[in-house]
Amino acid sequence: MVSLRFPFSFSQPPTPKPPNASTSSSFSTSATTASSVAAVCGAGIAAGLALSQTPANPLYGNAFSSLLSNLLLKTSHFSPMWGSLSLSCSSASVAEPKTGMSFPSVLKDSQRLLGIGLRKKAVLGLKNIDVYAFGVYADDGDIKKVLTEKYGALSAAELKEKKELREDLMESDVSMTIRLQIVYGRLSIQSVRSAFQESVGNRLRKFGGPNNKELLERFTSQFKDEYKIPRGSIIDLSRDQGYVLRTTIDGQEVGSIQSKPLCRSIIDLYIGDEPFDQKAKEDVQKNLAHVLQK
Ligand code: DAO
Ligand code: DAO
Repeated sequence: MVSLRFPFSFSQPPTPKPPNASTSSSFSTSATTASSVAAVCGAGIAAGLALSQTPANPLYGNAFSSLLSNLLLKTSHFSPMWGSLSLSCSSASVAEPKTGMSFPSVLKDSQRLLGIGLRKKAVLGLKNIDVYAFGVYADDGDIKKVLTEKYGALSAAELKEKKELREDLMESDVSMTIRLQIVYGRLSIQSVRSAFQESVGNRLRKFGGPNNKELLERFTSQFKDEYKIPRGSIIDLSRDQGYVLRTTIDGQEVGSIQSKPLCRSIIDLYIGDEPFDQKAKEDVQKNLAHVLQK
């Protein structure tokens, strides 16, 4: 039996307290901070759950407890800040609450999910569309190897406030993956190109030095006009050892570019100073602190 430690803390937008929620259940309060959890066990039994605590779902605590027993999950510790579950399952995933897009808690055996969020885009200055959900992953062993010396002695509370910690992660050679799951099904490759000329292009002007135009061109030219990215497509942007940015679409490699500023620019979109989703960035910081505390 595989026992997977699954510590995470994913923020939820504040939601009204359900009218008939149990006031005495500390578990239900704790579960609220743990975001949506979907766990899938083997032996042909699959169960998924993406719960959110809304007035329409007042039995959050009960439903969650019963899911845990049904799936033979053992709750070892559940604090308001950290949900730490020992799962008797071989895999687990976390769903982005608004879109339901699900992200495995571990990628490539050792990359841990640190935060999930949503990339939105205003169209014609009016409507905000949900373009994709994303998950930020980083290699556990690399984090410890690269960041423990500088940060290992700090408390979790101190680490959560340290902007430098994220800066160092972005600058470092820690293996990371940003997984995008497309929500908006009508993306044309032209609109994708012009969007990332703006987002990635802005960062490259900051981090890319004199070669920023050429780097953007190399990145953009990987994405051919004939590529299709319907709803549900999975795009992985990985920073591999040696600052290699590798892109795969639904598991197929589309290109690799060795460039530290390009890696930095891509990661900056998600955990830099002006991230697409502020909560995701905060979750990454909290969970990074947790990895360093272990
Ligand atoms: O089709 O007019 C439209 C809306 C397009 C929004 C494009 C946003 C693209 C963001 C980058 C997506 C990368 C996968
Ligand atoms: O959201 O603005 C953004 C930046 C996204 C950067 C990654 C884009 C990868 C797009 C692949 C499209 C393939 C057709």
